[in-house]
Amino acid sequence: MDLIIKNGMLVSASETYQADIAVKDGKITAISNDLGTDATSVIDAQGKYVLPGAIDAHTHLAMPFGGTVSSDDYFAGTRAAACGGTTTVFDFALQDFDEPMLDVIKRRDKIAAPQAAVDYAFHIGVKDIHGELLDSMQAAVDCGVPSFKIFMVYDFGVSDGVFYQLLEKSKEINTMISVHAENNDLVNYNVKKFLSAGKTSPWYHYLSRPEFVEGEADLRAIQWAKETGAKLYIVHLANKQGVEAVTLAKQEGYPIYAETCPQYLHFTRDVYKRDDGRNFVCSPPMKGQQSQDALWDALKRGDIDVVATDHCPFMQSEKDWGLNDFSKIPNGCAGVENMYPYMLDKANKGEITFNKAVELCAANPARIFGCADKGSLTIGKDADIVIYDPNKDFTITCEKMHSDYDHTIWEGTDLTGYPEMTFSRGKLVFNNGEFLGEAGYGKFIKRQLTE
Ligand code: DUC
Ligand code: ZN
Ligand code: ZN
Repeated sequence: MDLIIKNGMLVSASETYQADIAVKDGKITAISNDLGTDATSVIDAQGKYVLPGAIDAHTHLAMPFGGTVSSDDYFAGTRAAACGGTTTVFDFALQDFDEPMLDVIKRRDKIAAPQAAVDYAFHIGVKDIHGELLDSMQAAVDCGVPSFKIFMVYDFGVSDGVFYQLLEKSKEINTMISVHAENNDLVNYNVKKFLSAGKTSPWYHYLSRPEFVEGEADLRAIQWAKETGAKLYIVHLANKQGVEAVTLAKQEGYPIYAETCPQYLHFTRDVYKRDDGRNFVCSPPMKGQQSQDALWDALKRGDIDVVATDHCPFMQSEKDWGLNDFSKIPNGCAGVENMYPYMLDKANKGEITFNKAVELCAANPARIFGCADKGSLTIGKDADIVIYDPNKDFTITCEKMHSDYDHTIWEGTDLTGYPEMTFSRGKLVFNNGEFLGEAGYGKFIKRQLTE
């Protein structure tokens, strides 16, 4: 055996139990009460939790955006992931105009493969479906990328007609369509209105995209998914109206899924009144307390399926472009290293169960996006394992993080409990604050949807 982790509390989405777990050739090979000590490496996890590595279903690594490129490349982003207990990241490979879908994957994989320190998958961010491009989705599916994202906002967002066509196609060939839902026309109108009135602070970023601007778009997206029968996954859901629409659609039996992010669970729109409010500028923006409460309620009753990060860090100097104009702030915040520790802290404090944290951060993203070898501690699956110390106090500071950035919105956040070790396919990639992985170890994960 390569590794035996002994005496830990194993956590799945439904159970917590004490057992040993054995690993050989990167796979989980046994889970039982006493597996002995015949292994190259034996770790005593008495008093610790043993969890599946998290899957971050939503990151933007080295993404050209907002006049620059997000500051974590595939190495830095996956290094940070490993150090926060995340062993698989999904990145958005943005299509160029005129580019067939398979070419998008090949182009991004050339950059990702030599850099990734943990396993990675792609969603394709669709911009263009003219001519044969729509049909080229099938080639991406055949290559293990059965999920596509559309943006209802930004200059590369798609029209309602294109969105609807993608849903129809998706129903035909069984893919997942993810959507960034906000009303583009309203955002653009509001931004212009505020800037021309000299209202330039980050608070007007929020006021340009308040609750109903997101909620209205959620309702439209869900309506079209219902009409076509296609599966729809709403990314970074942050408003109460959208939560209610998701709940209703689920009750009606539609395959509508929702993701939220730790920043929406933790911060409210009040951050945009802070002196460093520009650092919190992301889209959709953080909302009011009512929306945050609705997100937590939905998460607890199962109407939010996934917690992911929308990890998209920028440097302080870039965030500062918006000191006198909120519209010039590159949109995005970091989170890939913070997601699992944040959700596990909530479990440790009794606000959710550890099983719920595992369900949201590992089991559900694996199931929904078709990662057959990931998401749970099961014999035969990849040995993506986190040992979590529930008694370690940890305060998040930029210096202790492992991204290529110079500030974090999570600065000063106190957590109770923290990942102690992360294994990626059996390899120790993080140990007590230290990154031990290497660029190029991470593998592209070929996926197939099963629902
Ligand atoms: N929102 C962000 O804040 N950043 C990246 C892309 C997005 O939709
Ligand atoms: Zn988005
Ligand atoms: Zn995003």
